[in-house]
Amino acid sequence: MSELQQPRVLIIGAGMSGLLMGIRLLQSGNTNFRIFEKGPKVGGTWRDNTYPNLACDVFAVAYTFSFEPNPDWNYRFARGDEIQKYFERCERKYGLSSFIRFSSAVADARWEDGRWKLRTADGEEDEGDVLVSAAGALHHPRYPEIPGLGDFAGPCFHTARWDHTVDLRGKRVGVIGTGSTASQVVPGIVDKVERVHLFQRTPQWVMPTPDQKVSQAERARRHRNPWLLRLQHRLGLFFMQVFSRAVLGNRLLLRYIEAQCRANLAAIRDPELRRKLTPDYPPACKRLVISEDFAAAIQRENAELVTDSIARIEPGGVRTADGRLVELDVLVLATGFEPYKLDFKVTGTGGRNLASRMEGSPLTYRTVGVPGFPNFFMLFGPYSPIANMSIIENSEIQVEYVMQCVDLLRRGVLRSMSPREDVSIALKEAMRLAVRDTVWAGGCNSWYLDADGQPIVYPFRFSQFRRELASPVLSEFDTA
Ligand code: N01
Repeated sequence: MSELQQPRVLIIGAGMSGLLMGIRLLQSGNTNFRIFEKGPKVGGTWRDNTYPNLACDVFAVAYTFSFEPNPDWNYRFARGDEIQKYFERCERKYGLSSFIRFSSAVADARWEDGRWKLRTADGEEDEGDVLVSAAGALHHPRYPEIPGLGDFAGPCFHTARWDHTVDLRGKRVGVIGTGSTASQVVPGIVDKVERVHLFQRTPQWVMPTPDQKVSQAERARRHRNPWLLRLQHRLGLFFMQVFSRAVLGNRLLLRYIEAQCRANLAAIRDPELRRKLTPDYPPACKRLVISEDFAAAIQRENAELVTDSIARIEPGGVRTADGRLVELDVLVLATGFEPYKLDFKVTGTGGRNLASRMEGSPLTYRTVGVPGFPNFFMLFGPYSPIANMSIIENSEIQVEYVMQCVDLLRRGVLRSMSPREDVSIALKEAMRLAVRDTVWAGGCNSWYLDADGQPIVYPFRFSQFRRELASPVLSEFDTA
């Protein structure tokens, strides 16, 4: 590659992170890239999830790219459709459309002769110097393994595949699962349906953070004063960083969160319902549910919390272990996702298969790389900072890091860089030790855990994450 030639970058996915990667490449003057998106439009999570009452429980002012603040959010916690529109606007504004291959699912990519060779399911081929997976962490719906699931006579769908052709008015609806999704769905449908039965396997801690509509006057103020919006963005991120100290083990903050959650429970009038909704693990061990309206919704006359375990699904409804048939017209699966699952094959050096690095207990390098996979980067892969914070800020840090690596290639400093296996193993060991002090290791079951039951979440402060990814440390790579 000559000094002035731009490395070709192949990006998988046009969700938030893939768009960001494309925007930053364009801003750096690199037009030598392509984004492969298996869906018909951008947006990822916000395109796929359209269930009633969908919103982001991160402050809207902080849920934007730092360089593209949005003065027009309608609520303190943005609704799903306005977030989707925001990303579509970014696609247009930054001129990304012609770089995206829509409805083009990547089938496989392999490292061969110092380049990435990619093939889509349609048989299209491309070649690049760098491969970036921006395929999303929570992208593949998890369908529960409940006997008889396929026998249900009425409509049955996962929340991430909401069937809008089904009219819920006057229907008896069952919702399986009690995570962040179900806690939004139930208040979102309770007014419409005849009855909603929420099937709970494990109670969740719910923190009631008040939402509110943003007034016309406030939106106008944000338009007039870009500095105000920037300040609010910074404050939103700061709030989340304080919050993230709680999950890392700050007792004072955890006590505050627990007090808020317990006050929410104390407002449940029926003591039996309150008891059933009370978790027996520390708050935020599973992802904390942020909801102002769940408690009120589950106390409605036409709502029922079912805590008997599900024995099987029958054509007419859900049969619980005590023999009761909960008769239903519609069944909604709010059963979460298969985290970090990839539906394309990536082959690194020596025939290494990325899936075998990711399955069980993933081995990654500083959240973005994988040993044995040169010039390959993951955005929001395993061990990325999660919990209740803006993943956009996380992606911006990861993308800036990848941009620096692309620049090393552009300047001819190296042709390839692959994280060293020994370094990756040592870093993983350090994370495993540190994660013991976090709330995620508090004895609950959650999607944060790997096959060994270990949280695969970044266990250090966000400031450390920022430092770690400030610039690539070449001694930690095998380079060529
Ligand atoms: O999924 P989850 P989610 N029988 O995995 C239950 C983000 N998010 O879609 O706890 C019965 O949290 C399972 O039970 P248990 C956020 O990062 C953000 O709700 O395993 N139940 C659990 O109750 C979040 O963490 C926002 O015992 C079964 C539920 O299904 C992530 O997405 C909104 C079962 C799954 O909960 C995922 O949230 C929504 C079975 N066989 C989502 N299998 C906001 O920003 C599973 N369950 C607001």
